[in-house]
Amino acid sequence: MELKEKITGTFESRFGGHGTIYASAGRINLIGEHTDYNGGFVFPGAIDKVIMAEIRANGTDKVRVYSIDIDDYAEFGLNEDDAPKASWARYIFGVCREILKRGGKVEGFDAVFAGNVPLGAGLSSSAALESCFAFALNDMFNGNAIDKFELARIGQSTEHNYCGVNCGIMDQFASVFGKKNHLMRLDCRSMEFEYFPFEAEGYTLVLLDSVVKHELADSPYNKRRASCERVAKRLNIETLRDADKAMLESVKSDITAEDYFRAKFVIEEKERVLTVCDALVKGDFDTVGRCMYETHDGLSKDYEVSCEELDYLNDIARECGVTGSRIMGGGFGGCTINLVKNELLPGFIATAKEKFNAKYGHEPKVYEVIISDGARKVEE
Ligand code: GAF
Repeated sequence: MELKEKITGTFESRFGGHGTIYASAGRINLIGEHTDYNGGFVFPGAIDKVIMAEIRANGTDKVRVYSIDIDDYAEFGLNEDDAPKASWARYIFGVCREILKRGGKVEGFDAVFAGNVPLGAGLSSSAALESCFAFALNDMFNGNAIDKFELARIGQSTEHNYCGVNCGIMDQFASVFGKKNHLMRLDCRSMEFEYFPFEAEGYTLVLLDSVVKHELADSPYNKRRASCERVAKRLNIETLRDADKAMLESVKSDITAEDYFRAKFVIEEKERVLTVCDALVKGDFDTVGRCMYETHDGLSKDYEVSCEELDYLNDIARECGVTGSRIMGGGFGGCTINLVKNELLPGFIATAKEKFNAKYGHEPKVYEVIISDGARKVEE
């Protein structure tokens, strides 16, 4: 059944009648990993996989919400001590609270939601959920007075204050601002951004999901961020955006080897984003691909956010002559993103499935990337 029909049918049987339908998207990132919280550049796009919700004000001060995919129901008030226990419901509670904290309005509502963003695959299902509700509550209760950047920040603050992930702004930004067939280069220091048409003629972007669950809460993700902040502090700068290799070398003996390699990766990665954007405009996919492999190596060896399965998928990509391949997103599991010449695609996927299955007893999941719109109203 289509996502929308599933949601409207469930809403009607649970709450009676109908509300308004909203959606927001998961994301990919072509390059620029772990640069967002360092004030650097990222290059994401929204994808055709979404979280969709039907929502209607209920005239009370209670939120009543049902998750079709988790098959769980939660009911909570809108005050700080009303926080629900279920982690999925905390995303929605957090969005409500963050809007209220900013002086916005949220009243009680009924909601049913479901999605097709694979969970734990590094495609930002949580940002899609936050952005869907932030967009909806802005439309329903605030006459769309909250600007889109603030909607993204509401999602990010939800992660920080209610979900234990000290994330950057990339995922929520991509989910809110996504535009069909366009990637977005965001400068995470100035928050200026530019849409880049993504027309890789002759190539396909494909994700291979290792099915190793990527879970950022309480993960070493927050520790990576802390390492970067320590080095920035040692350099007397706000973020590593303002650091270069020479500066890093000058403090090498004062910082731990671990912090040194984390910062080295970030300094290299922020340059790669600019190189990739220029190369993309020129249609120079070899450079795009080379940078993707360099990012993988950096994430695996210096930033240490890979795992055996992701490294294996990357090795297979190299063997198959794939133009570019790397871990995508926070790491610790999830997907590789692969830029593949169309004629090599069937062979690459068949080889990856066969070899991965022989080693780990299951095939990777395969998702073709379709760059799509971000947060939106689907139907009144
Ligand atoms: C996760 C975070 F949520 C993002 O903010 C970003 O840091 C990413 O990991 C790594 O680039 O998706």
